[in-house]
Amino acid sequence: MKSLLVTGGAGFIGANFVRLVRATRPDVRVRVLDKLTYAGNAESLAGLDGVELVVGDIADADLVDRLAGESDAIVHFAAESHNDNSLRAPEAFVTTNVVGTFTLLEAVRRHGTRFHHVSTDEVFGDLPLSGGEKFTEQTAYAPSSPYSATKAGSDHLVRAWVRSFGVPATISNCSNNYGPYQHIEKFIPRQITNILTGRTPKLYGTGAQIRDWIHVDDHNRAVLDILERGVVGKTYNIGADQPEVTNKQVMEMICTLMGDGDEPVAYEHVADRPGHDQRYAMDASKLRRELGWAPRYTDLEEGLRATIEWYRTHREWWLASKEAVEEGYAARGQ
Ligand code: NAD
Ligand code: TDX
Repeated sequence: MKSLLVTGGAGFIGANFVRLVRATRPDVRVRVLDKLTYAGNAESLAGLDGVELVVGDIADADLVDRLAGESDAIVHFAAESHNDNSLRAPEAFVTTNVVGTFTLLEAVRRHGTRFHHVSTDEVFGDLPLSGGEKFTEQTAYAPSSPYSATKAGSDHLVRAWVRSFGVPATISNCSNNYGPYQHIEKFIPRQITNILTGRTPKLYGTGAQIRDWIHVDDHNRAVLDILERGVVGKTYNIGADQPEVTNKQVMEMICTLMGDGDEPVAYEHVADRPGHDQRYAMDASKLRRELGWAPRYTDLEEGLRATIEWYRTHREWWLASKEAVEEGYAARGQ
């Protein structure tokens, strides 16, 4: 693999992926295709040599065709990614997540480019709060929100293009990521930046929901493993298999880590998310068994401490957007 196209490479996971590739695959030429929506930030790629940013839309067939023809492989991160936004304004989710993925698949079909599609555990719906059940690669799709429905749709398109047209594609479904460069609309960075700006952290409902947290670098190492050694046509679940924590417990960890001595920061309960998924849990044993992958971040508190430090020392990266993000949430009672 000499030339790699990364869609959505100015977003949270994509930018961390580009950084990982630069650090570990110095001979690979990296191009990023990113529309720079509100969620994309060219600054997330600052300081990287050998990375070209093409500002454009994955639903632009002519552009995508040219770039696919010039690339050995594509890793597809670009998406509208926030559930709360999809409940308010779902159209962009259909256009980018479904039509955009379709556009990429058609280009890949013409050029035979290796394609890796980055997806989410949310395509499986949710699990009951109690009980040890986990999502496997065989779990039936049952998405809950417009976001997860469009991601499920895009996964089905990839599978159909593999089966019908022999497109050389793989899919990964990963659980909730955390780490540097995550947009401050998301749970963990929202709370950290609330505290850093003197606002009160906001927990939806009772906070009993459970998310299966993974550090973004562990996710991205798995994506690279699948791209380089995965079996074409296959799907791999990615998850860190850590002790389960509720949103309330994560909130309390952040409030303790950022508190003053023994005094944690106080937080408040706000309106719950409509249709809120209760519990996610990934069975990633296939990835561990077949590709020898294992997570390196196995202490959530340590990972949170490092993430807090990153937001504390990168105010210039997030501060300008904070007020508008919070105004949007306030309008919805959150
Ligand atoms: P993000 O919202 O931080 O970044 C998305 C990027 O895509 C942005 O840079 C944005 O500008 C770009 N983009 C959006 N629409 C585009 C378009 N039409 N054309 C070109 N670029 C466009 O998202 P993220 O959290 O980094 O997620 C990346 C991928 O990983 C998504 O496909 C998401 O579904 C998946 N995923 C995310 C998580 C998570 O916890 N964040 C977990 C599992 C899977
Ligand atoms: O302020 C908040 N308070 C709160 O309690 C926010 C923003 C969220 N929450 C809750 C809702 C969820 O149960 O925290 C949990 C995590 O919320 P998000 O960060 O919005 O993530 P989630 O909806 O779980 O989806 C994420 O993981 C799967 C990503 O945004 C998706 O792109 C990915 O597919």
